[in-house]
Amino acid sequence: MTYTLENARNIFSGTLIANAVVDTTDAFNKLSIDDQLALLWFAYTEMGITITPAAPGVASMALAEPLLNEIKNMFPPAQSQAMFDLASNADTPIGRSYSSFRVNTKLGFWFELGQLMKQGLVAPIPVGYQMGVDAVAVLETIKRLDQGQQITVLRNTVVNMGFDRSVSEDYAKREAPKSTPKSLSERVQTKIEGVTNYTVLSYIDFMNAYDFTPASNLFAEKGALQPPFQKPIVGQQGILTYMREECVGLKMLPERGVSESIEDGYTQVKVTGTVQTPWFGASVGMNISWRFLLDPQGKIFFVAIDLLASPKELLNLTSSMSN
Ligand code: 45D
Repeated sequence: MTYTLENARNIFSGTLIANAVVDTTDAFNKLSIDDQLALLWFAYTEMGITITPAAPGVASMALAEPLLNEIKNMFPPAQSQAMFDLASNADTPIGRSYSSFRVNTKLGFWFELGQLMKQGLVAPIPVGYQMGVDAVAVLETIKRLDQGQQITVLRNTVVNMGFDRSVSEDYAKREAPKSTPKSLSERVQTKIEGVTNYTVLSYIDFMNAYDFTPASNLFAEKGALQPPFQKPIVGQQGILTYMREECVGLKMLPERGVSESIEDGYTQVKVTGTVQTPWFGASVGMNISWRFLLDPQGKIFFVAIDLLASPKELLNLTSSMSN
């Protein structure tokens, strides 16, 4: 068997991912833009999870500052219109600047805007605004999701705003900020119950140390990394850029796994555990799995990171649906 990106994506096919995130996002996208903004505001302020003050540090906020100032200086109706334009993907100068931001800058931008709304410096959602019944239903669904799924829904809506999201998805085409890896004395060696594979253990340790050059070198030249609900990023260069942009401050806490030799010297490894984002720190642990396919040289041919449907999925380490 020759492995391709397509069939690699099917390893450990019995993994149950958090489809509720996709379903909720689809239902959300069908709502009117006014309802979308109101719903997000209620979800964001009522979910009871708070963003850690240190988080905007990962966000390259200098890029968002001019846009925030521009909005701050507008009259309230224009402020509301600017938010409406962002949420409706309108082709405006603000929509174009926003599109050029990385994911963390987009999140930081809305975090600041939310602070300004709370302080009364940017137009809030009108008091007494009544959402339609569909929007109320989507909000109720979001409130019942676990926190990891809730913040993923919020993140996805923010990523989808602005004129053209494809701009910020093109990782291989731009230079990412260099980050400072943790010093050797600060690093810890991760243990994973059931897994001794050196590549997998090194991957986790390099990622937790924000040491992305050696982390990306663990991949085969044309290897791929598939983040939750996204297309795979293919090739070492794109993966390195992606890591520098989106992985600073992530804390990976793998728990257990299984490793199996398969055809032609390949090895498949599934690991489950949690990951914390710098935005919410230790207060939100997302249940995830890593599905690795390693080539005969021990390089990562493919790894998918999936948000799991439920904590129960942390114990599902079988190779397919049938066994
Ligand atoms: O007024 O091994 C609204 C990879 C509008 C890498 C707003 C990974 C209305 C490889 C927008 C609501 C990264 C894939 C205001 C592992 C409004 C790897 C504001 C996995 C004010 C393990 C809203 C990592 C705001 C994972 C401020 C799974 C919303 C990472 C903010 C997941 C939302 C990270 C934020 C997630 C959401 C982070 C900050 C899901 C952050 C979510």
